[in-house]
Amino acid sequence: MLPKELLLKAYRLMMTAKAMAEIYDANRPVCKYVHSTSRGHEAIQLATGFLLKPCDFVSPYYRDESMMLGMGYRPYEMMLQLLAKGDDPFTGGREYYNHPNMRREGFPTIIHQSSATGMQAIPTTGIAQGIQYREKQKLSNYPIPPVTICSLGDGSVTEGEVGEALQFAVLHQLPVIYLVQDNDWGISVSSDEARTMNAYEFAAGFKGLERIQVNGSNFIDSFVTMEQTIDWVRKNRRPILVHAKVPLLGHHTSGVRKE
Ligand SMILES: Cc1ncc(C[n+]2csc(CCOP(=O)(O)OP(=O)(O)O)c2C)c(N)n1
Ligand SMILES: [Mg+2]
Repeated sequence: MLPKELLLKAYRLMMTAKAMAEIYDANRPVCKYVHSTSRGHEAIQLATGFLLKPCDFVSPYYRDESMMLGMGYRPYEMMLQLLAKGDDPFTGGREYYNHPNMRREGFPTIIHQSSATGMQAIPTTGIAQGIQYREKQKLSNYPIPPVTICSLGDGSVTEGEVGEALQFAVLHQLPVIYLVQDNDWGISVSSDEARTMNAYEFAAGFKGLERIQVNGSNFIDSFVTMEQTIDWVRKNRRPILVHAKVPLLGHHTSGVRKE
């Protein structure tokens, strides 16, 4: 059983994410840019955010606001980006909501995130390559072996560059976790319109890629799975794909609201 304090922290931040989504929705004319919320994805994202260490590297995608809360970012900081304010700590108000990049004491490092879906896969795999190089050259000065997490939506996994990244990661056996949050949607395109296989099935085609599935809407399952996965990569220095199944709450397609 996980500690009560951890469960309470997760619950409080889930409610924070829900409140943020509701405030953004209620103030659409004020929220300058497009924003996606983490509703339905909170459990897997919070579990991941809680488990990352300052020596780690992560590429959260635009839907990962709960992962950001889990790492310790405050809603105020995130809203500065939403409202395109100069004090936005990530990009000085020059990017869409939840497009982070950060090098901050006590936090995992985040490289700049693009709006082009799937584009994080190759550079984030490159970070893992850099970590491996430093370890091989005995240049690594991290307190524990760092892991790299590349977070992706299910739709983006159908893109070519994600396949390139996976091929490279297995070829060189890099210390990277591909975390796929599968909500069965890519905006208005449903999973059966976009693919014949999910990310877990796709991963089976890459020799040397470990894979695991988890119910991403169950916090305890998500925490236990991510803890085991991160520990495994810290120790074994190999790539793995986590397929987290999640619902997408409050999704709009063609003007129809799906709950
Ligand atoms: C290369 C590229 N193509 C298309 C888009 C438009 N687009 C933005 S979000 C999105 C859906 C992505 O779906 P998925 O990866 O499943 O993430 P989700 O939002 O469902 O979590 C698309 C197609 C884009 N941003 N970049
Ligand atoms: Mg999706």
